[in-house]
Amino acid sequence: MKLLIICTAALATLVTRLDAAYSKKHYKLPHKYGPEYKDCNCLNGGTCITYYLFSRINRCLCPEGYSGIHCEIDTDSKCYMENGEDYRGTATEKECLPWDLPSVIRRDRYHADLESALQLGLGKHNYCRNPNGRSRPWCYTKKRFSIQETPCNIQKCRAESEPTCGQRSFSKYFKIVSGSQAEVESQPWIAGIFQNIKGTDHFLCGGSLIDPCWVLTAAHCFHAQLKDKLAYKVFLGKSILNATDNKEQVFMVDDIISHPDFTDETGGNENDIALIRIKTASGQCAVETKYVRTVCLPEKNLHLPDNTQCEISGYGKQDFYDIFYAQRLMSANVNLISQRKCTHEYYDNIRVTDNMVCAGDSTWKTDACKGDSGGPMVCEHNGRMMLYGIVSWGDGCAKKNKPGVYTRVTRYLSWIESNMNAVHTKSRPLPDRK
Ligand code: 4AZ
Repeated sequence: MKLLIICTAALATLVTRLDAAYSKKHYKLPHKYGPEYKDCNCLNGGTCITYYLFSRINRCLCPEGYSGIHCEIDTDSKCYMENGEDYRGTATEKECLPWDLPSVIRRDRYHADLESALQLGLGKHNYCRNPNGRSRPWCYTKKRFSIQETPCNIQKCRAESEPTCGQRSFSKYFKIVSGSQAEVESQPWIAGIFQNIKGTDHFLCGGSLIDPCWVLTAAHCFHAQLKDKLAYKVFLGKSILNATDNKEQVFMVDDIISHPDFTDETGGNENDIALIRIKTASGQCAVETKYVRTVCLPEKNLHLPDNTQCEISGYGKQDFYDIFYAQRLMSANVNLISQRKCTHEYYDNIRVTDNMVCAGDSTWKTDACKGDSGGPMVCEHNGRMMLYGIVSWGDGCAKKNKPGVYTRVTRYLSWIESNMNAVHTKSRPLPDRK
């Protein structure tokens, strides 16, 4: 008896497989599906097949990740959205009663025999569902002599508000030292910091927008200067240094927080990092556009391998001895350099610390230079641009064996976060410009 059942089952499976293979290869329905063919209401891309040899029973052949008579069960679903009305996963609780239990069918409002059962996700199972608009999926459980709705412990999916940081609107720049002119939409996080001296605005440093209200830059930009915040202006979305256009957003400086341990005693710049809080005259922060966007901060333990190609950008000088700054935003590729090599071979064993990262190019032609300070060195990671370094210092510009040295951002994530949170409550995501 058992053998016969196994044989029948095996044959049925074989027929099913053959049928499925046939219907996959030949997109026209085979003859046997002709007049008797019934739609079996397969959901989620399931295929309707018929056990023709036996009883002409229709059945859904489900794609991977789905099961159930109509492929209505999403076996990969691990959480529910909103109130879980659309949840069709397999989460359940130990005490959940099947929706097709005769006592449930007899006594309760929601069960597998309803005409709308498929629509409501109810069937021959005890998975958590929300057929009646409760706040989360639930199931029937037995309590003494009654059956009651019991909320399930299943997790709510995290809101899918994909961060917009680190995404450029323009894929590549067309043509710092030996870089190319860049359109600001390829570096939409770049900030230009200006200082007003005797009534005239002078370009001071670069920076990076890490939050609608915050620009990250280098501490040495402010060190020697009077930190009179009224003297500064920050521009976002700026392609040309000394011209304004309608892509730009301009801000006053609300606060400057330099790292308390910034020092250049070793000859390098240790802890060369500063936060600037920006706001418009009417008290607003940056608004996301094609030309203005935040850059992502890396994760704490992101350690990109030597030779990783990254990008620097800024309005800085094209040569150390140039009088004028580049009139346009420039951008260039540099490669990360081994910490050991940079510290011991290229510099003097003490100036380059673990709080710094070096980058250059193999021909020593590309480098950040005066005025690029505070600006971003971004590296792609998981499809987004991360702020890996802040232009800090170097021995001259594009000099052989003297790479550019950058503040290693991953070393300052807690400092950044605590300072952004300490002064003001965390700002909201960059709102879209209408
Ligand atoms: C500066 O003076 C400066 N080559 C910035 C970067 C580098 C050198 C100098 C790196 O702002």
